[in-house]
Amino acid sequence: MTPIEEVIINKRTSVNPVWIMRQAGRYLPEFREIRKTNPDFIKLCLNPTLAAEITLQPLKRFNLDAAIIFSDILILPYGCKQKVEFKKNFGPILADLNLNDLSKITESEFTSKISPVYKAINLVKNNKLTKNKNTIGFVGAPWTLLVYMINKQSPKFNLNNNFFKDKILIQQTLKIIEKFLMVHIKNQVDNGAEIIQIFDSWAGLLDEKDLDFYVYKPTHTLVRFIKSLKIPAICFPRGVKDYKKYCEIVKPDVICIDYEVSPSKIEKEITIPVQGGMDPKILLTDKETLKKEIFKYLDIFKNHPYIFNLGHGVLPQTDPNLMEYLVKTVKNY
Ligand code: 1CP
Repeated sequence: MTPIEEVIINKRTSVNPVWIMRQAGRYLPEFREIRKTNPDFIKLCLNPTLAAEITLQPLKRFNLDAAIIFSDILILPYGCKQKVEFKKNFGPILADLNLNDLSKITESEFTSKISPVYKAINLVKNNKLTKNKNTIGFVGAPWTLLVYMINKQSPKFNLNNNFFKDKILIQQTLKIIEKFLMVHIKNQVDNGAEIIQIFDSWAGLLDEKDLDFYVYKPTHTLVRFIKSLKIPAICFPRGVKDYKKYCEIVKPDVICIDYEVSPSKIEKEITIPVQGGMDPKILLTDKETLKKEIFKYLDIFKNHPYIFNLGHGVLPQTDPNLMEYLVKTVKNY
């Protein structure tokens, strides 16, 4: 069994597995090198050889316990024929959503449009660098995908005032997202993904009263589906206020926490395995500060099944040497 499986399945507390959200990415010079000659981000995600190579880049440098496949949550709208582009220093831009067109997409059209992603998973899973480590597949949560597909850009700028206006559009789109999420998850698992992480990056945008419809219900359905494939589900509902309630309703195998919640409160309230939490900005400081913060998390979760990770993705300004120091510090704890 891998260290991560020891934590998830056997609830072991004496192993300290570690992987990092966005561990393959812009903070690595070797990633930027590939990116220079591949300006179209979606095209890069759909190049199985390069996607597998990028996925494995951090594993070549650091003693990480998992590879997370190099792709994007927005590959799902792309697979549904909604155009997705990434603009430098701005983020994703999506084309207008047409419900009529969206309703006509078939499962096989979707799968064949993004099949290189599955090929990349296969390459990663069968590479010797992932031996005794896990290959993690992922999806965006239904709510977070709905946000991008209807808002057509990152909600960090703003969520359009009339976002919730067209109820029919919202409900039908959500249903279609759920359907293709299941197809996408199944395809990833069939090609070697051993764990699925669900990223709900914008869960924190919702009022408490809307969580049930947009977050709890659809995510619980997905978790049940993942469990039916005999695969563990890790949920990352960034910014939710009540992680305990989230766990009780959604029932993930592992809960990944953001850096705004108190880890000691989580440790007391939640019994399932926990992942993550440390603020990615700590990696922009120095070794002493970093070590103190790593120890803080490892001490708090000393008697709790825990997978070390950050409370959001690693920042592009991060020095890879500090990342190396982080992984070593966790492993030598
Ligand atoms: O070179 C570049 O500029 C590309 C930057 C980049 C990368 C490396 C983007 C654009 N996506 C990715 C890969 C990616 N995205 C991974 C790969 C595996 C890994 O972790 O190493 C994963 C898991 C994601 C997930 C993802 N994409 C999320 C969820 C996690 C999170 O950060 O909250 C989200 C919201 C996206 C959308 C996205 N992709 C990229 C950008 C710039 C954005 C928008 C973020 C925003 O709205 O601000």
